[in-house]
This record gives sequence, structure tokens and C-alpha cells, in this order.
Amino acid sequence: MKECVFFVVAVCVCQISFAQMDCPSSQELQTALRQVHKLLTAHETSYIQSLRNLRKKLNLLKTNTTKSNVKSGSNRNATCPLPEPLENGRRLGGVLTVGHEVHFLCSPGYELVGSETRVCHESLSWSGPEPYCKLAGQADSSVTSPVTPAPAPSPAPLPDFVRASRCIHLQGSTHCTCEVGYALTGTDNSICTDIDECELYRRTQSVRLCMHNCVNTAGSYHCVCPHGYKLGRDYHSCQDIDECETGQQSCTQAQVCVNTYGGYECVAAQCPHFRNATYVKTSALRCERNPCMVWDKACIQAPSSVSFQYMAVVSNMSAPRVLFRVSAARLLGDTLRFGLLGNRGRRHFSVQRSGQTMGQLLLVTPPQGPATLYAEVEMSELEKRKLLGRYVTKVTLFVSPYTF
Ligand SMILES: [Ca+2]
Repeated sequence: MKECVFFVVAVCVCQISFAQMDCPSSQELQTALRQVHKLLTAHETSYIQSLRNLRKKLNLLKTNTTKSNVKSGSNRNATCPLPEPLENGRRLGGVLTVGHEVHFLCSPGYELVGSETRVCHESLSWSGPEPYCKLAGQADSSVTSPVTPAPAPSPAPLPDFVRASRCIHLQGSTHCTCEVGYALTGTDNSICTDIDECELYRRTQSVRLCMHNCVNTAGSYHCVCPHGYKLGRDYHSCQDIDECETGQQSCTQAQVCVNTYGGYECVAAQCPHFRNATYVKTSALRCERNPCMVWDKACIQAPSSVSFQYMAVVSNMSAPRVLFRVSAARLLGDTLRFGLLGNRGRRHFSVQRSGQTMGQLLLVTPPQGPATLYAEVEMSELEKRKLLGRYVTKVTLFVSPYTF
């Protein structure tokens, strides 16, 4: 191109100084022009050839790049052959593309022989030997020629605690998800394993997931209550069944049904025996002393009435707390005294005056069940230190084995 410019300039200069100088002849000029033309043509040809070569090279490069892309793309999407169905077991993982894993599990009573996990290789073949399930305890068959074991008499259904994950392939990456109650596991997230909510909650939370027992199930959990309780509406708490109300009790006509936490009791109040005194049952839970002869001191000193109180509480109930109050219906004397009779209930109970004519029974220590605790509360009425009458309340406390 440089030469080309030079020649054109030389011709122009010649034209300008045409008048003063001896110019070359017309023939010489034509010869020079032809040479320039020839040179230009040669350059043009060479230039076009270079362009063609360059284009060729570009096309070749482009073709190679596309081929390479197609090749790698096809490999990524290529799949290994579907593994043979596993008799007396199952395969987990449905992604059969290169690099992905499938897992094998045997039904209960069977053992896996061969590869538990197989990976799809670039060569579109599975890693490891083909697995099969053999009856547990049976001698190993040759791995290279698997035999079908005899079916178990009644194989239990396969626990559903492990499932295949759902994966989608998007823009070169794989996203796997699990059903509710399952979590992704496995090196390539191809399987979902059940979450043990009971264990997880026990380890991470300070409060209980269930009031009583938690049972982990495939994909979920549920709470269970002990006998005598029903599961609450929140599916977590346990509520006592009132057998006396629901008619689930089997008490006789002479007995009184007392509902307790987790059960019920059939009680029959027995009137006491005191020397010279006789009693009559005035209600299911009360006995009154028959009138005494005025000279019969022993009879007069026997309780005027004996009442029965049956109560139900839960284990570990906070204490101290008032269980019940006792008062005189009408005051005849000038003094009322309240106290516990005997030593039977002193460990758990205490009696206090709570008003001029009222006393109360206190539970002083948290009770531990299952247990039945007894106490006898006495109220004495005096006139000028002379006993007018004694009124006894026999208390029976049924403590549940649970804290509910
Ligand atoms: Ca009950």
C-alpha cells in the first residue's frame, strides 16, 4: 500500500511541473501506470487472500468451540442405564445423570451385598458391583452371580424413614428439596431422611414437645398419653379422663366413685367404732354419732361426727397450699380448736386456724405419686375448757404418678 501511494504522488508531481521540465513520453507514462496497476492488483489479491485465510481460521475456531460445548453438554445430560430393580429392597435416588448417586436399601430381614451407593461415571456406567439383598444370617452368595433369596414368610413393610429427594436442574446447578418432616442427606443431596422431632426438641428446647411421650414417625411425630388420659385438643397435652362422669367406672351402689388423675377410685365410707358410741350414716360421706346418755363420758368424748374427704392431686404439686377448710356451722361454746389427729399425716399436712370459726388443712410438701396420703382433721368445741363436741374429717389424698 505504501508503494501504491508513492506512485500516485509521483504522477501528480509530474502533471504540475509539466510546463518547465522534460516530461517522460506518453508511452513511458503508460508503462509506469500499468506497472502501478499491476502492483495494486497483486496487493489487492494478496489482501483478499489474507482475509479469506483469516475468515477460514475464525470459522474453524468457531466450529471447534461449538463441538466442544455440545460434547460437554451432552455428557452432563447423559444418563447411566436405569439400575436393575432391587428384589426385597428398593433404590433411592432418581437422578441418573453423570456424577449423581443412587442408594440401595434392603427390606427388614435382609442384608445388602454389593454397593450400597453407586455413582454414574463419565463412561455412563455405574460404580461398584451391582447390589442384591440376601436373607439376614444366610451365607454370602457370590457377588458376581447374585442369587435371589427365598422370600421371607411375611416381610414387614419397609420403614418410610428415608425417601428420594426431588431435584430440579436449573442453569447448570441442581436444587433438591424434601417433603415436610424430612431433611436432605447424602453426599449429593439425593436422599431425604426423616427428622426425629422428638429427639431434636429434646436436645434444643427446654420445654417438652409432648406432655408425656413423643413418638417419632416417618415424616412427622405424635404425642401419646398414659392410660387414663386422653390427648388434648392441642395434640400435645394430656387430659385426665373423668371415669366417674363418663360411666367408665365399675363402682358398686354402696361405693362412691372418686375421679383421680389417671384413674378413679371406688370408696365406701365406714362409720367408726368408739367405745359406748354408735354412729349412723347420714350421707354417703358422713357419719353422725347417736345421742349419748348424760353420764356416759366415753360416749360423749367420741367424735360427734366423722366426715370423709377424698381428693385427687398430681405429683410434685407446689406446696404449701390449702387443701380445704373446715368450720363450725354454729358456735355453741366459747372456744374452737383445730388440729391433726394422730401422727399419720404429719409429714405432709398441717392444720391452721384461718378465722374465728374456721381452720384449714395445708399440704406442706410436694407429694410424690403414685401414693395415697391420709390425714385426720379434728375440730373441738369447748365451753369454759369443757369439751362440748369433736368433729373429725378423714382426708384421703390420691396422688397421680405423673405431674398432670
Ligand atoms: Ca381419671
